[in-house]
Amino acid sequence: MKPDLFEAPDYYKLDDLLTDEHKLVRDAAREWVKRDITPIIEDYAQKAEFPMQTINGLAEIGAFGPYIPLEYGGAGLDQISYGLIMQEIERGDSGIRSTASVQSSLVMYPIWKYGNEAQRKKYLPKLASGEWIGCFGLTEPDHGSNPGDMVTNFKDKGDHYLLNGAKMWISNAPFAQIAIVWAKDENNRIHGLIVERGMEGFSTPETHNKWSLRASATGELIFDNVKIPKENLLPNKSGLGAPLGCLDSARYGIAWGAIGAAMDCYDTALRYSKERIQFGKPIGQFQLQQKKLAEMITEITKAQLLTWRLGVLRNEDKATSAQISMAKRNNVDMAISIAREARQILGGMGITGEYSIMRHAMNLESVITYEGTHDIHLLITGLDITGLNAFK
Ligand code: TGC
Ligand code: FAD
Repeated sequence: MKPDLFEAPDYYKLDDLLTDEHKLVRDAAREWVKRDITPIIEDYAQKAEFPMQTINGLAEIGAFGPYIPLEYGGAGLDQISYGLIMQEIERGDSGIRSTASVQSSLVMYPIWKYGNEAQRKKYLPKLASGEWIGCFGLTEPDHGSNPGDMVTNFKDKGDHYLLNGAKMWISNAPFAQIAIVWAKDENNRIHGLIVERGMEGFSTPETHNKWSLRASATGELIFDNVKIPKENLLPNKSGLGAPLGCLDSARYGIAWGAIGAAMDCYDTALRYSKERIQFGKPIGQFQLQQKKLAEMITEITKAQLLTWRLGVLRNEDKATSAQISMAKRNNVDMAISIAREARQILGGMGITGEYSIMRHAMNLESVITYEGTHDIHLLITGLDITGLNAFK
């Protein structure tokens, strides 16, 4: 792969809106990505393997629980710092950002928000340091966009629960030590359970042959009469709103992450357009190529401002789920369009692993589907503005 010459675009001087802490956190993550992700990521994506050696670095840059309080091992940062970390990691690769998103928003967040103090103390410090990796099981083979109809269930057996069912498409599943699993009790109410690797009847087969997110490990979670100790139930929130609350935090991080992928594609294409000579001129001098580049920087700038504002609203605890949906949907769509256009600017070189663009383009095909599809987020906006539910 080519050396990492990344220079972040900042057309509307977003840096002026950031605090010194935001910039310090962002720059540390940016340096780490240049040093520890760029040199290895193409190779891991090609061989479809998660680079386990990145776990310590992710923990060190605060990517595991950026906004979880320091007393539980988190980084104690605000929502904008969290977003900037996700942006920088996804600038490197969406699959690595996936691991950070799942660990922070889908595993640490529910333990912090819905767990009791004993659960927080037992799990959060180990997750923050990367000693343990977690995964999040909501989606099932027959229930993706509609998780409320899940069939995974548990029965109260007196001194323990008995868990049965299966989850599919679970990031980090093949190597996670713990899984936050959403399942129905005998009254059809959804609860979160902490399932630990090694519990009898619990297995995590890997999903192979993905063309997207190849450097992220994906798998199933299978529960065959798994005995779950009663103290592993998250006691402080139940119902579908509990997992959806975690998704709000993860979707917000993805909105920032997608900007990172888009920035990397734009920056690569801009540099290439000034170096590649055809018909005696740099291709960047042709109007058709300038149109592509000008539209890219316009869309990136709009997404940066939208997402920064969303971060401010989240810091003030005022952001709605529908606002988060709008940002996730807009930014991932923006990034996927930019990846496609940037790839064209590179001509044939754009399809090779010499450059990051094709890998970003393929990764974003997962990002536009997981954490709520492009269509589902549009329907969430539609419901929010009309008050009319078009899901069912
Ligand atoms: P609905 O009746 O609308 O709501 C049920 C209850 O949930 C509440 N609620 C929310 N709470 C918090 N945050 C949100 N975003 C919420 N949205 C809804 C709602 O108020 C209600 O509460 P209550 O107290 O009245 O019961 O539910 P529905 O069954 O009609 O479904 C709504 C829909 C379709 C929007 C929702 O189910 C949905 O978002 N579907 C998409 C599924 C999804 O996003 N799955 C993601 C799986 S995890 C993943 O992809 C990880 S990838 C990670 C990585 O690698 O980075
Ligand atoms: P479906 O729900 O079957 O949707 C298929 C199509 O129908 C989509 O285009 C959708 O938009 C459309 N559709 C569905 N309902 C409607 C409707 N009401 N109106 C209009 N159109 C509709 N899940 C987890 O729980 N944990 C994870 O860690 C996780 N990681 C993932 C990693 C990867 C790489 C991928 C690909 C997925 C992951 N997922 C995870 C699952 C992901 O959240 C689901 O794939 C996603 O929610 C969509 O569900 P589905 O694939 O079953 O598609």
